[in-house]
Amino acid sequence: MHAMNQPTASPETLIEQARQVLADNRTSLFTKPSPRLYPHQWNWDSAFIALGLAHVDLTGAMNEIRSLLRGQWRNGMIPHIIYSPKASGYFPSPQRWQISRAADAPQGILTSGITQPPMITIAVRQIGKSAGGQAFVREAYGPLLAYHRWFHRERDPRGEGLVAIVHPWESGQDNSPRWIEIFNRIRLDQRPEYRRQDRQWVAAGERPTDDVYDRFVFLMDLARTLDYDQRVVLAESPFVVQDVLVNSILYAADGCLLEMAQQLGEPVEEIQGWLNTSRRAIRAKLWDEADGLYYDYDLRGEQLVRENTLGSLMPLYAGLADLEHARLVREHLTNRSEYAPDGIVSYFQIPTTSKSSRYFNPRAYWRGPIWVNMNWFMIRGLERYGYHEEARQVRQDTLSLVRKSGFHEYFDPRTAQGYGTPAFSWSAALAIDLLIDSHA
Ligand code: 2M8
Repeated sequence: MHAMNQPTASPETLIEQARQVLADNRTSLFTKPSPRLYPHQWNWDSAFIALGLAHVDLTGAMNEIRSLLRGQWRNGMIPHIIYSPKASGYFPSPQRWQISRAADAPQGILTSGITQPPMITIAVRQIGKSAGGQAFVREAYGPLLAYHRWFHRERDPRGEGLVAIVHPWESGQDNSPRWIEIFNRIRLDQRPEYRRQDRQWVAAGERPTDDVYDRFVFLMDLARTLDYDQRVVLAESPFVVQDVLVNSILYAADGCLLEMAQQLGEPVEEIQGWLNTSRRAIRAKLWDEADGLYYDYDLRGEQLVRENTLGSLMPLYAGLADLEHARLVREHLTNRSEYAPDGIVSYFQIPTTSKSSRYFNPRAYWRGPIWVNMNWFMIRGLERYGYHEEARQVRQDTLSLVRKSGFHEYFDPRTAQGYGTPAFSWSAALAIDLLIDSHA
């Protein structure tokens, strides 16, 4: 067992403990997000894991990415889950996805039929910066380019430089308040039949409700019945959202891909084109001048989703907020009634949903607790725009949380209590990155 609850653990001890979590979650091919709740390989989890491992175990980092690429579809998509045939205890199973219905599904490997934010490219760039990692960039470049092309070709329904997600699972923030209004519009004649498994591992109050899960399952079933034909799914699904978080990560990832192309002497025009168009489109369509926040655009309801969550601040991380960074930081991130500690409700930074939101819940999955990956994005964004003191404070809070409570999946901003699964891989991996790479 790991020695946890050591508020004074030295950086070296914390790195050791984090490495142990990753080693314990490691299978012969990849690292599970957690010991039991998530027994397969997840797309952006593995990217976060590789980012951390790149500092301490370069071969492990490269193998994590290689394992993820095994699941790539022939159209370029990297799915959100690659199933381990040996593992059980997770819903949905690969049988529910039935990806063999899709013309582009890979052979001989079981995956989901949707994707997740393309952190993989950002992880590969990190590997490429490590001594001994340069050759890996050449190895991964082709599959990464195919993945980016898939996003821009198949998920930009209006050709405007903004990609859409067709399931909350694609955002990685499944239970975000951003989906509530859209879900309220999805009326189900009949509950889909399924048995969730998550609540055998985690308390019900920390996980999505059954009503939310019904809609998760409805949307996945719909994509399956449409044989994962992206054009048809985008036309038929009641959930088609141009999400600020996914578009910001794709923009940052496009930037990394451009760097790699330059290093490798590959053509750059196509990637430069994506960057130019998305940069303009994100600001023109997703920025709300009145609220001083970026919002997702709901393509079915044809409106911005005016929910204040950390997703709204992701342009800081991506470097898309040159004109707005001061408003995002001063009016929101450091505002005591939204994200900053006020000494009463919020003790640690940063809750994933603004405290001013009617949906803020400090215990419920993606509706208020602190997540290490979101803090990591905000730290990098604050550093990028020169808010070094603010970045230092969030970094310090993040490390205190894992020191106090262990590498939990999420944390209560009032008490630092850990929720969700313990021994969560990305909490460990990103703590390593924060301890080793001060980035400034
Ligand atoms: C959570 O999502 C999965 C579905 O993909 C689940 O709840 O079963 C999210 O937090 C997601 O961001 C994460 O990648 C995944 C595994 O950690 O768990």
